[in-house]
Amino acid sequence: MAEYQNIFTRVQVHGPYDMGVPLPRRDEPRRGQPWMSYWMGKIGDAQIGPVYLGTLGLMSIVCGVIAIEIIGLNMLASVNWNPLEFVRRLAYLSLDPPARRYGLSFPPLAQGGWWLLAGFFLTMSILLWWARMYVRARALGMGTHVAWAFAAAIWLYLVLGFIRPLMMGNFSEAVPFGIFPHLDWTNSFSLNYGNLFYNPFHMLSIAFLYGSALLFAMHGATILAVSRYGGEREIEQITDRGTASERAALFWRWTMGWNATMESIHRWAWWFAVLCPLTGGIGILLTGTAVDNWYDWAVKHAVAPAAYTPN
Ligand code: 07D
Ligand code: 07D
Repeated sequence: MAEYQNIFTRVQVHGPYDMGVPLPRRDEPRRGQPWMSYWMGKIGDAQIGPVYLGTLGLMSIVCGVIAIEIIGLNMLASVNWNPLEFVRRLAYLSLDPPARRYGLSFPPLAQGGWWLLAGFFLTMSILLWWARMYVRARALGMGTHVAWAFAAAIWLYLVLGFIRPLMMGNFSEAVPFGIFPHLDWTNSFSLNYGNLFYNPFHMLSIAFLYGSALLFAMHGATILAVSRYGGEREIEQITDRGTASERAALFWRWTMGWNATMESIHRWAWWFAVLCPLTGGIGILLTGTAVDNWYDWAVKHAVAPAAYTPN
């Protein structure tokens, strides 16, 4: 029985290539001759492709490449076009938003203009990718849950880089492009606004982040634990609860008195994941617009005790 207690996919099915269902006539053909990858088969399906590129996918990739190109070339310029320095210092290089004095106007390219252009193309790329997710789901007769979950992440991204800067009347409020520079921004944002830990929406976002990890661990572990009874064939388990889902449910009812169902666990997962950036975005939007100092806010609303001042 121990052989079933696996964390990696053990069985690789090598049947004929699955080309998928026929598409409506106005859709483009899927591209690429599919092939099997042994190593990808270790963590998922071994078949690679065909891929549906389509107009939205193509436009998204073009915009994404333009954005990365602008960011990369600016970073390269910042190390005097020295490729070795570029690689050595990549994690520390930055393309910064415009300086405060430019407000919401378009600054010279080298003083934030490139940042605005890169942001525009990155945003176009992300929005087009969102539309691609939506349209492909519809074409397959699926629900659009993936697209709406992605939209929650896009909400936080737009709040950080566009909506909040607009409300503050200044693009200098936005996040720089760069690996450690965006962490420095995150740190100083918290310090500038009186410690983000006291922002209740940051608290909620963290609870959903941690909750997502916990739920994912519980669900993944439960299904693996009943995979010897076919537990991972979730659709069959939903429509015809077999011994796998019965046992899984019983396990949780015995250990914590209550169980999610084969269907509801996925709703739990979806909501926890979506609420993380959704509540986070609200918290960021309120910062500097409605609340200037979260610690003071917390003291005022009895979330935190007032600082102790000895007589
Ligand atoms: C695992 C799916 C794959 C995605 C990956 C990320 C890029 C960036 C850009 C070279 C879980 C691909 C990365 C395309 C390349 C250049 C210029 C998703 C998985 C592998 N962050 N952040 C990271 C982004 C913000 C914060 C890592 C993006 C906010 C902290 C990576 C955004 C704040 C830490 C990254 C964004 C913030 C990170 C790993 C956009 C508050 C880390 C991400 C578009 C939310 C961690 C060095 C990961 C790290 C980290 C990307 C926004 C805080 C580079 C694209 C402004 C505290 N962030 N981040 O695995 O190691 O995500 O940083 O909004 O500790 Mg960040
Ligand atoms: C970034 C959504 C946008 C991403 C998109 C993806 C590409 C790449 C390419 C695949 C992640 C686009 C993708 C372009 C594609 C390839 C190759 C989602 C993003 C659209 N915090 N904090 C959060 C914790 C502190 C701060 C959230 C913990 C300090 C700021 C989260 C701690 C200070 C912000 C969280 C901690 C601080 C946050 C993010 C602990 C810094 C935010 C949720 C234990 C010193 C963000 C309300 C998320 C937010 C945020 C966790 C501490 C600052 C729950 C656990 C006190 C400024 N923090 N934090 O989903 O929403 O991000 O805050 O100390 O803006 Mg925090």
